[in-house]
Amino acid sequence: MSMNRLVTLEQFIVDQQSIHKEATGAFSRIFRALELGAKMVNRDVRKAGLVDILGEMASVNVQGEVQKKLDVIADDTFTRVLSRCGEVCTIISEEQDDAYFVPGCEDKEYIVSMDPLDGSSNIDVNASIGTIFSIYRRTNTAVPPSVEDCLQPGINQLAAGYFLYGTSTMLIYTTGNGVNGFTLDDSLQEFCLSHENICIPENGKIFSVNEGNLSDFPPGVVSYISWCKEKDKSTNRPYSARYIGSLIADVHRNMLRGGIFLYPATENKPDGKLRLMYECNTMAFLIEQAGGMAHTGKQRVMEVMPTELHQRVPLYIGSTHMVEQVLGLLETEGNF
Ligand code: P6P
Repeated sequence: MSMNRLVTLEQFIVDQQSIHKEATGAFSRIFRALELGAKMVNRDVRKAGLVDILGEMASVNVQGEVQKKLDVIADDTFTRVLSRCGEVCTIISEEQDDAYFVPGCEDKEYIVSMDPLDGSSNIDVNASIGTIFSIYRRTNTAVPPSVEDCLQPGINQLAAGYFLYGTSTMLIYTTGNGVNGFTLDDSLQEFCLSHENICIPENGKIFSVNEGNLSDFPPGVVSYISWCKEKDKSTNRPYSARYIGSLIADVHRNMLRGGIFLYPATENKPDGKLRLMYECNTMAFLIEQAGGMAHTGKQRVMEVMPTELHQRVPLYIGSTHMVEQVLGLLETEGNF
């Protein structure tokens, strides 16, 4: 990349801040904290195989999942840098049972909801993992911070993004004016603009789903998966099945190439597996800003009114035409 085209995240944030005349810089300070946290976690992820931070901690998180050491390190790292930036009042984390109210920041405006290290089951097998985050504004700073203040629908998000620790380390985020991607230049330790104004194709040939659960899927999903596998050159079928088991990596690929990711409801898990506040809403904001669609099978993801911090929702997300097709089959063939 020639120097005259080099746009660092710092420059991009400053440029964006100048567009929003009312910007106070608080938002930018949160982004700088997230960037620092990601560089620290990236360092730990890249050396995980060398230092004894693989394997499992004795502790388990609210999901009942055994916390991998990198999960805990990532949660500690982001909590520390976000607390220190002095602009965040409340942090919601997949790794913490309750909301964390940052001491001394009770009067601050912002809430950060995050999955510090998603895809943690992929850590020990060196598959892509990532950090997911959303930023909300408090509804009322005149009262003490509360969990109720955090339970806002995804349409209230001010920003959403993820850090992807893959073959390269990337930041993809939106503040409601499109989606931009930055790639970490290791030699400079700078995130540089590499994917400007990402737009997802309205159709695609990739479907991402854990077919191991096929026998538990709603009839509409079973029909869609069968349709994807039929031979029909006129509609580019059979489609390709691509499933990494890491939400960020699967959604990232589909956003760039076109495709659909499905994590359906099942009869014994009618809300699916993925978390609304720090997985589905974040991805929904990004994908909608890129021109795609995100739905629970019953409503637009970002219009779900949260009732608890760690609630789950089914997720159908990606190219608009593909999501609409699944919704049609859920309607005609059956949903849970
Ligand atoms: P399954 C990773 O644990 C995760 O939360 C997402 O990143 C991923 O999309 C999903 O779970 C995979 O779940 O049940 O297919 O292994």
